[in-house]
Amino acid sequence: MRIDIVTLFPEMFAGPFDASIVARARASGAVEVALHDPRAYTTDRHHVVDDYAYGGGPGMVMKPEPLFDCVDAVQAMDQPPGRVVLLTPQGRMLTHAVVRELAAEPRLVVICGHYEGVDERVRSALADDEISIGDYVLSGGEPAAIVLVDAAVRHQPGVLGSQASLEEESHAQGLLEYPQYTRPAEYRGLAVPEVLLSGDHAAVARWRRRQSIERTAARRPDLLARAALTAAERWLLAAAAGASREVSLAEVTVTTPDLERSVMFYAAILGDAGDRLSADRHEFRLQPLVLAIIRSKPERPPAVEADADDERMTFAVDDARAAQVRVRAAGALWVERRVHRRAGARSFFARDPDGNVLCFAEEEPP
Ligand code: 6GU
Repeated sequence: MRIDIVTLFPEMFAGPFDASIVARARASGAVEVALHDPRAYTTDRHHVVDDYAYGGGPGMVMKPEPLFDCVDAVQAMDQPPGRVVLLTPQGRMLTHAVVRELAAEPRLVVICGHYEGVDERVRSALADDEISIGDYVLSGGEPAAIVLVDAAVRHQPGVLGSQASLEEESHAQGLLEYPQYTRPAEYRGLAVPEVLLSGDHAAVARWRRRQSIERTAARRPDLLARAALTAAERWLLAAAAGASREVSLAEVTVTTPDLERSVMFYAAILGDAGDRLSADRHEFRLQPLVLAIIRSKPERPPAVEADADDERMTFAVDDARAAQVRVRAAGALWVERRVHRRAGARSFFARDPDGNVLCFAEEEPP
């Protein structure tokens, strides 16, 4: 891949690009990096690259002409034209996924912003992409360009010793990397975990996976939501956090094409007017549960014919016989004729005006 960097300070790149993996990648031809100074593309006697902001305000703004002319000249140096990336704290965040995307380009032209910013026309008419390396402000885009080149170079074929290192690293699976140890097996009283010395490759893999997940949960819970975890791994994490005991049902919804009819029915049953939250939503707060009645889209088919084995809502009542009278009076479509004794408690079934099956049950005697 070829990376052209447009910078007012090419000298800032001397060290970082001449050591370690980036230097090796350049030497092997896996990546070609070239530096271009927009000051060389100015046409005035003083080679001015910045100017005051229209409308006033502190700080200088990078002028558009040297950047446009520089990028045009750089694009003409080679084929294909590169994707033009403006480095700015206003860009999209450079993440593992964004690095992979940029590293897959045959060519990038990277513009390092400076001063208080660059003329908006550079952003709107010259740059194809805007990238930031974090939520803080650098005095210029150069350190960000060094970061971007380093991260992109690792993805070029042949640059890392093995493809496996790339796949095992932090963030590759959306997780942080597991802890690494090398010899000695004990140092200053600190022992290497037994499993790593066991020679049991499957056990090592399980331990590493678990460490990755636990470490990510502890340090970067924000990453977990998008990490590729199995259902079992998610369940274990939730259980470890005590979540399974803290989760309770918060809301039951009934959808209906006739909101008013449904609200009147439930208001009569519950002896509570409820609250109209919006034109299409009415709520009954049942502590801790909310029963939400929601107007369904007209194109939705009406509630299907159902029997008592269907999903149903169960209401707790003090007296099943008294509740049966109220449910009938509220306008239920159908109410069971007899109150049954099921599992020691008295109960009966009914259907609301949309055909939903409801169960009314006395609390089981203690
Ligand atoms: Cl890409 N440039 C500047 N100037 N500041 C930054 C940045 C870039 N990313 C984070 N802060």
